[in-house]
Amino acid sequence: MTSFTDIPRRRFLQYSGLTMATLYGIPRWGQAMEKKPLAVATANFHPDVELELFARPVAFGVLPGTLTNLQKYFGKVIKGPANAFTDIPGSYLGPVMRLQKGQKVRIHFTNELDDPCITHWHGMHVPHLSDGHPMYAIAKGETWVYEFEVLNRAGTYFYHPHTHEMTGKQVYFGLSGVIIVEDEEEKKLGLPSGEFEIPIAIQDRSFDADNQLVFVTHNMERMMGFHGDRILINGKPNNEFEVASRAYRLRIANGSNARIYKLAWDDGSPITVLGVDGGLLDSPLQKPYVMMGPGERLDVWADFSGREVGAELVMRSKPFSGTLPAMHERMMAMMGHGGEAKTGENKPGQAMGQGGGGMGGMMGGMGGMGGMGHGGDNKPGQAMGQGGGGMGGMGMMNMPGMKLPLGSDYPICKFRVTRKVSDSPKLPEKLCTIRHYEAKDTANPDKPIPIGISEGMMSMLLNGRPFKMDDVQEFEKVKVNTLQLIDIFHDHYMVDGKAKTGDTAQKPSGEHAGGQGSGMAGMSQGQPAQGSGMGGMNHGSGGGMGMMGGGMGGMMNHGGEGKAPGMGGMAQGGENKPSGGGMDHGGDNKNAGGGMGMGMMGGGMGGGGMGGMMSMSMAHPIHLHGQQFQIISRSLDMKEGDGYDTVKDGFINSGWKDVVLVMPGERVKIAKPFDNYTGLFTYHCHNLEHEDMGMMRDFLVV
Ligand SMILES: [Cu+2]
Repeated sequence: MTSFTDIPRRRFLQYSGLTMATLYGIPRWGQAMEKKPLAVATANFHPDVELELFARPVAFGVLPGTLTNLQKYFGKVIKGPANAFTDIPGSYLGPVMRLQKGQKVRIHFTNELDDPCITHWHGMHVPHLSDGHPMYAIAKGETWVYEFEVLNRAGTYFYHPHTHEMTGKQVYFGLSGVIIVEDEEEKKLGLPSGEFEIPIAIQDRSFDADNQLVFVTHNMERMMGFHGDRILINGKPNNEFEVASRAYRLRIANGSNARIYKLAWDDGSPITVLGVDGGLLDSPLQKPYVMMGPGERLDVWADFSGREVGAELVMRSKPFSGTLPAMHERMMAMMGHGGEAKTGENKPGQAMGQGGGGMGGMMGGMGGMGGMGHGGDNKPGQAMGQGGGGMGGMGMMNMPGMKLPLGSDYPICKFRVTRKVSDSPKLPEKLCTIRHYEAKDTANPDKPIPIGISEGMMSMLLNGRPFKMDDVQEFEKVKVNTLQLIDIFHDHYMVDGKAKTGDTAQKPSGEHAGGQGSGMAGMSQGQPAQGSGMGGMNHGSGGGMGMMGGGMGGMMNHGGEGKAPGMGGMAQGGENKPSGGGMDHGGDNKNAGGGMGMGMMGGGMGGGGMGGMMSMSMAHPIHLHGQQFQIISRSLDMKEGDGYDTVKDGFINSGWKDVVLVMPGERVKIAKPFDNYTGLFTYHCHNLEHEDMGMMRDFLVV
């Protein structure tokens, strides 16, 4: 194993001529070099398995009728077991890759897309050059050669593009596939295999009337992540499996861009969990439900023994809340309810206002008028405004996710017993042996490496900075062959890197009163509306939001500074004083007739009324490349949402993980080994829209 670790360095030097110092300084492609070198096969690496993988545009029959334009992985085994690749019939997903621990693997990845692309082996512990870092994206026609030894435990992993600012789009349009790693320890257990082992990759997609995929069209879909309105299993619309009356092993992967699932059996029986991201748990675990953020995997024992032919068992996603910003969830909840008033709670030092009926307006064209509100008590130094009215017409009605709201109750897949068999394997009591780490086992128990999550309307950041190719902060440098304590937390005051890392102290939030915010004004996209300006109920008829004026001002801020960039700054109406960067479609609204008119009203009455009441805080599935980690602790810093009780029993903290879903207000400490390989390894939000917005950083392992 150790003799293998310096291979990437040798490969790198041999074709680049760069010194180690330059490598550790991170090569500045595009600045210092005309063209980055391609990784090629090395002579002294003798693969047990050699594969070719292609990313290709393809027209594929997903739904009946017109073919869907997709991008798809195609694979070919050059050397090694034939089952190193297995196609899933009728699926746009790439072939299932099956590897054995200890194998040496070489993969020739060729990009046949018009866009650049690079492939990452999610959850696999591989050298930097073979990890699919975005800096190594290759152009059409180029080939990148990966070489690695399979060091991972048996488990379910997957591969997908990791292209700078394009990961979400490329995954959504079809590029991903499941990796199964097997090892001797697991084989001894005799878990269900062959036809009794079913990979279940869950994805949500949205199709137009012509069977073509619909992707992000609205900024809200970027901020929240894209949510489709249709669940596909293994890239297919048929979500039914015919099973025998015996035990199965389900290898479930959440391959969705942003959708979080709360998996549960519809008959109320518990989910029997065998393993998570990085393989088996010590022993099977019974859970009433399991939360799965994007990128997470779940190994499930599903026993259909004793069920009659014809019996059906449905895996559903059950209701939950608290994973999206409170305001967003309230808007979704109110849609169709016509503006149920929600009164803001006044807290000392915060500028709370009357929510009024405002949000209810989303559905109806009159929304803007709804809920003029009744002003909150004005207190000195606080701008208690009229919430009123304003949310009408955020232009969100065409978002597919609204048709299958996150946290609603819907089926994932169905198992129908079609044959009776007499014997079935028994669930092992003990699965494997895991050494469990504590904080004191790490190299830095008193000085954890921070991963501070900060959210803004158009800036999703980690540790206060957006992703950049050659930007490693001092605390992001990690010594190789150490076990590190890492502290993942929500840091609302790290936007744009202005705040200190690790500072989570909450500032008093009253100061953002004062009416600087200009509200949600003008969030709708599309053409300026003339005249009515009431609603912007869809993308084509924006405008109209000016009515919000200051009423909602500051509400999208992090509950802190009123002058911080919020949603504001788009409406030109009345008294509004746009103060933030706001949405980048602001320009569309400048000439919105109705919007202007209403804006005066809003501005006059608002003045930051709801400021501080809401937060942009949401759940983020944080993924770290390289070795799997263990969750040491989870705690709530502050209760930001009401939903934590609806998700808390669905977390599995006892195994090896590479993604952890961090809820609003939650702090998660993990212990992560950084063994074997030096170089850059990214850590990022696996909400792929967030990742593409820059919610990604690098660790430099030295
Ligand atoms: Cu995120």
